[in-house]
Amino acid sequence: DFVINLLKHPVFLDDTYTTKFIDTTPDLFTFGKRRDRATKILTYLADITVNGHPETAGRKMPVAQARPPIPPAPAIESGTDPAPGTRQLLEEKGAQAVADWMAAQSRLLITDTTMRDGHQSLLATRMRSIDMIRVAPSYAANLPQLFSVECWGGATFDVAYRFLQECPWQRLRDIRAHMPNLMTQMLLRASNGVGYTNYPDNVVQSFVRQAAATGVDVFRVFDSLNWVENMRVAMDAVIESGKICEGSVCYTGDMLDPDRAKYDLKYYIRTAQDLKSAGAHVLGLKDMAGLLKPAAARMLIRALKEEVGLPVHFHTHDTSGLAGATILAAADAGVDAVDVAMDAFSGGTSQPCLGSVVSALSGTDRDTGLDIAAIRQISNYWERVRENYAAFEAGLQAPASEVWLHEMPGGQFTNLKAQARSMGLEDRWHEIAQTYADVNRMFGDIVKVTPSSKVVGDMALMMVAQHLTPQQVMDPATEVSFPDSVIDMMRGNLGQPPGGWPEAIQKKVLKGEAPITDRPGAHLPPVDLEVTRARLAEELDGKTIDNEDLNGYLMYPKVFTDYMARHETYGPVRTLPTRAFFYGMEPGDQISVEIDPGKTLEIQMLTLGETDEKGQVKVFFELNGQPRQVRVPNRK
Ligand code: BTN
Ligand code: 3PY
Ligand code: ZN
Repeated sequence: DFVINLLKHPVFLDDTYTTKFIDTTPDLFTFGKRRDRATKILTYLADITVNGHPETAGRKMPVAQARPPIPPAPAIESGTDPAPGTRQLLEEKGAQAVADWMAAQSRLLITDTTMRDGHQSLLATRMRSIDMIRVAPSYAANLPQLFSVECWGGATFDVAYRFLQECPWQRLRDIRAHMPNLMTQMLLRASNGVGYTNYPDNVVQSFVRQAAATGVDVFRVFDSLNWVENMRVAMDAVIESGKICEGSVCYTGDMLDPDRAKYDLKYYIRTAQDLKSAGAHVLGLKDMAGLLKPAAARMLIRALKEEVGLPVHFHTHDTSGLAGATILAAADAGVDAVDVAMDAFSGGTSQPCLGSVVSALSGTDRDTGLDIAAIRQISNYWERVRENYAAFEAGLQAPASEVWLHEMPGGQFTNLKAQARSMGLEDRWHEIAQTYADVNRMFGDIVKVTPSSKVVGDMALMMVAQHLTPQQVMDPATEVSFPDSVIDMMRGNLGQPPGGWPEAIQKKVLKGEAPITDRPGAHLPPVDLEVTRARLAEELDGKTIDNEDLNGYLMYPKVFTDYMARHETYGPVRTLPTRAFFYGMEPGDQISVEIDPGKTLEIQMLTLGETDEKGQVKVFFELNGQPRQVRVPNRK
């Protein structure tokens, strides 16, 4: 009973459990085995060592000699504060002052995306918090001139819970604490939050409030159909929180192609003006697939600056290999800030190369003011970090002009490829790319970005798997079983594209059901947050549900409760070095694991026993110099 009492004790569940807790809670001292956090972590290490990690099994291994990444030393006296940066400006003068300051700079402002879009686009979003937090002080001390560090939102939120067994809020809190002079930035899918579907307004508001409180400074808000109407709830919530609202227009099509007149210069100007009227402090130009060409960028940025008047922050992807040229053209045309990724996490489906953009502009009137030596040192760290994620490398081997055929977002590319592989369609990748383009035309030529891009991807995979042509899909006489996500989108549940949905396909998908044409959020009743909190607490045996947990649950109920159940068994595994987290340990290996500030476990693996008649393996460790053994099932 001791174990049960202990495991269910709120203090224990809270992870505020310490040895002091045992001292002050004598009611627990009936006899039994103590499963403290150290034991949980040893259990995890034993399990992974014996059974492998489900996410890396059968995938490419890191190079054997991969050494632990060492972050560069902060170039400031220890114990002193890093130079003040944009964060201080925001805290002292507010969001509008930051926007005004941006517009007044002649230097090109730089956002580093390594901790969000960089790994989302290259490593299927699998980068763990510890690899970010360890280098954050080096960013703060050595690159205080950065505009912001994009480190949260997009796909990182659910991947943290789902695959990395860690809390995304804690990641944000820790990065924020270690980088006190730099603004953090997140990607928010407006009414879709950090999910794939429209949430009730009060859920979106609650999420934004919490993100601001935990540590987001700049919110890049976009809608997957560029429908400004559907962005207001999220934008208003950001503005109310006092943080920076970067209202973003997604770039699609080809502005200079008269055959794609739906998305011409006028369209972008109009949408940007709507975003300004909706209260955006900064205009985001979000080229999620990397389609904007240099000549178009020159024209578009100039027009946005002149006709809208907000500072412009440009985001792109280097899938084509030409995004660096587009950034330089944008810089020439007066763009205020751009997104780039640290060299080791740049190129391909990720952002263009930070160090190269900085070098190219050095000595010009757009000189970024960043220290190129500091950039290289930090990039060397990232290079080492990346080695440990070899299992998740799925990217482009070379630049691909094919991006202008399929228009797939950089963040979707590796994912869709993985999905295709799991369906046995990997050999038909180029056919999938063509079909993705066909589906876009069938849907009326839409913006493709999470979640609309996922819908197009689902449809394309279904068509390729079932050998369906666009003609067959459109033919009223051919029975087609559409993916649920397609039905949902045609119902209007992701909102409205410019000009509405094409009638023929919508009719066929909905089989006579009437779609909505107003805001999906207008049809969703508010969630009772306190009732939800109480129910969740009950489901989790009385655990105290704080606002972060509640907002995680509201976004992803099952993902969150599954995470909590695993946390119960394995403890704070977020603190393990990445190599050990994904591959376990070998006899003789030694690691240090800081489970709380100042509380470090020294773990050495000694040996693995034989599998016994119950299918269990004993694994022998030394924990802080004391022998410990744990038993785990051999599932192999
Ligand atoms: C997941 O991919 O399911 C989340 C990561 C943690 C899962 C742990 S790893 C050890 C044990 N073995 C499994 O197959 N799942 C859990
Ligand atoms: C996301 O929504 O995660 C994106 O990166 C969109 O580009
Ligand atoms: Zn992106």
